Amino acid sequence: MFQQAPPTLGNQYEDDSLLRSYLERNVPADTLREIEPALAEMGRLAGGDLYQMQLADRLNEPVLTQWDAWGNRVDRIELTALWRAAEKIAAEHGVVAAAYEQKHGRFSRVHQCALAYLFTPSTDIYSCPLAMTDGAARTLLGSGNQSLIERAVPHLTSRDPQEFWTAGQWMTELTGGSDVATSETIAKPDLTQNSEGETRNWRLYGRKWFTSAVSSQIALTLARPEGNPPGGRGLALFYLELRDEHGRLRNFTIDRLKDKLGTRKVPTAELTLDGTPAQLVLGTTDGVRNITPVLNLTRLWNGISAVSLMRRVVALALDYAHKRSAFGALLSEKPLHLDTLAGLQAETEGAFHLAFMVAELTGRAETKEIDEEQSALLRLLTPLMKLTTGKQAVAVVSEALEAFGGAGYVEDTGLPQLLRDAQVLPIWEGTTNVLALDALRALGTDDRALKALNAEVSRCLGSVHDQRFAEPRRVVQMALAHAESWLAAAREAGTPKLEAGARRFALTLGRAMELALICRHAQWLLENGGDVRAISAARRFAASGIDLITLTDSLPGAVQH
Ligand code: UCC
Repeated sequence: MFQQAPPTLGNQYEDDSLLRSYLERNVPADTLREIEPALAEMGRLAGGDLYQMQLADRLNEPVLTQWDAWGNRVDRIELTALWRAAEKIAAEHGVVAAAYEQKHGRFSRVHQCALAYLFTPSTDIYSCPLAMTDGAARTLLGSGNQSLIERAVPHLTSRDPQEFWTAGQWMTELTGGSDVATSETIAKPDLTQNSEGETRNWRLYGRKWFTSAVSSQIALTLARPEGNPPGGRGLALFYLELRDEHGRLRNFTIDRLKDKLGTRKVPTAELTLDGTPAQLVLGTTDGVRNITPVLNLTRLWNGISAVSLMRRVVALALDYAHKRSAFGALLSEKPLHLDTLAGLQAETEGAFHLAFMVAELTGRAETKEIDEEQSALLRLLTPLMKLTTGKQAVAVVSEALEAFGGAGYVEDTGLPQLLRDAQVLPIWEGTTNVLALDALRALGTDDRALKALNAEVSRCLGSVHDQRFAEPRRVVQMALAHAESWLAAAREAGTPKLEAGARRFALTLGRAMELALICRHAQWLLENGGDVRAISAARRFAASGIDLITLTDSLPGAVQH
């Protein structure tokens, strides 16, 4: 009788030639030798025990218990077994800590992102609390607030599961997750706790509407000190600890958990703050600006998570193609099936290189080995990368489900959940449109960031010599020229025109950058005895839509194709 074999995973580090060759090209050999055992161990877990645990935990979700049997309000959240295991593994393997221990200088961030990339897809997005933890640690360290740094950072960056804390980022209110400046939460000085004139403690009053991972020990949040003006400048950035020494929530209630399309393991809650004690992180104003380090790091995590989900479905689909036969042959022998998988691989490679480029630049910024041009590039590439990879993840995961036929649509394969989880990636941490507008903001008035992007692309293409890259090279250059001429004309035409085309402009820049990075890596592989299929990936990616600035965006004077 015919029986189907399920797809299986091997060591997710050892099987990932893209990750391995990328690290070989970018990381000094002695550093790579030092970090490889940890990556191989994470790869083993991600394809083995953790993956099995993930499949076994599929139907479980966090449970909120608001009242105990005796009528006391308790608001306890019980995480699922997978998430409890993931928290321990994340701490022990330094999935946050690796970036802060700085054992490998500016490559510490790449090391940490590689760990996160391997870890994420087997944990049902445990990367969410880790991203916010990372963002909180970086924000506190940059704040100069010594008492909060000493109090929280050692926990946030600990490898000891008993000591490890995660952080939440309570930003979204009923007024919106995007237009954060309209937040309505009020902060009142807590005069009862400080008789010396200086107000170090505050109490927060308001509703937080979408607080991810409310199981954390601390949170960074925004509130408007009483009397402050409206807008983002009138908000202040606050630090709070969720529970007191008895485990009771500090003057807030968890009203309910969100009933979401995906990320069902993430306990995302609605909260009412009623005098929640909090401390200022730095100053009584400029909360939006002061929380941007969290935004930029969680956007990096978002991109790394997007690539990791793409890699996961491609790995499963490839394995399945070698097991499943139909019409007299294995799927891996069917030209059309292989063509489809090659398209998914090309998208994954583009997203991978862009996300890790942002990781590299972030590492440089953290060790202050970054010049002005690279800083401008990092500021622009962060939103471009987040918005481009988020869209790619949804498209790739959706298409990959088809590679399993009906099984891809059946819940107990664990596959449909990947699509639901991927769907959050273009939404949270800034929607595609919000980030496209942020990319315009990142261009600044002097277009230094765009010049930096062009210079980086030129360096990539300058390293590419093989004739087979001629077409990808032409596509990148034409797309960037079109983007620049469109920008000039749209600015001339005024803000509505500029904003209306911002998404297509941003995606064109993001995809052109990805293609240039694919080409550079493929050339290196050619010269280093690597996989020649990377050339096909470059040519395929070049043919799959780089310049997305359509004729409707084209304005008088713009280059037309
Ligand atoms: O919270 C959420 C769910 C948590 C789950 C976390 C999971 C992580 C997952 C990853 C792994 C899978 S979702 C909600 C997240 N919300 C957002 O991401 C906010 C989206 N909205 C924006 O980004 C907007 O652009 C705002 C809020 C920044 C716009 O607000 P304003 O007040 O209109 O902003 P301004 O006035 O333009 O900017 C204020 C200052 C300016 O600097 P100054 O004051 O010097 O003029 C800006 O240049 O902040 C600066 N700024 C930035 N700087 C704004 N954005 C940035 C930036 N990205 N980097 C540096």
